[in-house]
Amino acid sequence: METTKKVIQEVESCSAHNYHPLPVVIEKGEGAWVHDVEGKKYLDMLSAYSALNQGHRHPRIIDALVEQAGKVTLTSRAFHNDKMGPFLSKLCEISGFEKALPMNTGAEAVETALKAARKWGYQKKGVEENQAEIIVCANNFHGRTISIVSFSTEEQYRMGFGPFTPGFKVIPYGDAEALEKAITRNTIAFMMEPIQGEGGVIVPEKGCLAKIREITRENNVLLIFDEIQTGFARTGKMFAFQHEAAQPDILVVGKALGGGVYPVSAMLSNTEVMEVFKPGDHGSTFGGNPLGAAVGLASIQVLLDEKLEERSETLGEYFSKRLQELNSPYVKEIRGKGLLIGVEIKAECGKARPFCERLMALGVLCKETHDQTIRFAPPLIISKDEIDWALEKISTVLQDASQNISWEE
Ligand code: PXG
Repeated sequence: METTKKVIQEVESCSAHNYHPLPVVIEKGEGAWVHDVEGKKYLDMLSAYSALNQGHRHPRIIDALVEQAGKVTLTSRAFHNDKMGPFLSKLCEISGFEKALPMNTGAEAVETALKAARKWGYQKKGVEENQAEIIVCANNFHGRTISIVSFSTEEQYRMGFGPFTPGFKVIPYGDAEALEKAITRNTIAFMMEPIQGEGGVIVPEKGCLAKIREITRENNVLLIFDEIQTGFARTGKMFAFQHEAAQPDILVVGKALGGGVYPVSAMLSNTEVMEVFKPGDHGSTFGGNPLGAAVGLASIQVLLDEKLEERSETLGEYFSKRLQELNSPYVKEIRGKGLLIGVEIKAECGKARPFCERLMALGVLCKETHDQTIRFAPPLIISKDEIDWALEKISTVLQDASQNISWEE
């Protein structure tokens, strides 16, 4: 443990303390597995919050990265590059949109969607200047910028960061009736996650997305789905909205679009919305760069060729069923879709973090979300045998949380 301690000490002394990571120092990753600096092996059941749907260092994605790195990496949008077009047309094709605007991180893509929606509201819907309202959901997570935390309902995300951006209204998550009531003539958009990830893997009632689609359409309000965490086969469909055929007006994607290799995000929409952007309205130095575009295209291709949607659906069903069968005395509820699964620990049994720490000692990496919920979101390339291996460890921890578990080979 000497090396681990030294590395953690160094990073603690020189970095901002804006995270509280589990005490494991990873130095290598391949497929669903990572190795730490002590040579111990762990099954990655977090996948960098669904950014690693294709697994660590997928050979085809790495090949695309290396090949492109040998040609040109950055042009800026002052010039064209030969990779952005093929990448964006593939992205449009798999999502059913006409246009895409590439960015880098999730928060940037969300900001892009909010700007597009506002401008559409003024130019196309005819809302009076500076009056546009966007409705969002309680318990949301859309990123960390000032505007995005302005409409967070999580006190810690906001505390100390005001003054906030106005123009947002919050309704309960998954409540179509509340949405209908909250809409005014100034409402230009409604934004939600089809499944709340950071909020604790919260799945809305069946039919909710379709109902919300109907309400927003009837009221000429843009529907924005943030699929940064749920997109790219994570929930058993390429996008979670496809479970209900609720195609939004704007889709925000990120994370697995970069295959866990490079930050790539995008806002997708149709011409009606996207044409509000004119040269100079919006941009990013790295957005659409050829390296990211090559990686993005390869990342999509891997999802398609390896049929990761199907794997996520089948293995997700299997994993959830086996978790249910554990009948753990500590578990309040198991929920999710595909390979995005939340296991909520009963409040009287303490928080989820100690369970994650015990799982880590047994070689399974995962992370709690919202104090009470353990989130399991392995790479979608995981095998059934690997899931069975993890289930053995999970079973040990969820059957007897009191035992003192230390690392085993
Ligand atoms: N929307 C959703 C639904 C997300 O899960 C973002 C937007 C923001 O993406 P970027 O790339 O800007 O982080 C996310 C990110 C964290 C953290 O520490 C973020 C996420 C998950 C876990 C931790 O900020 N999701």
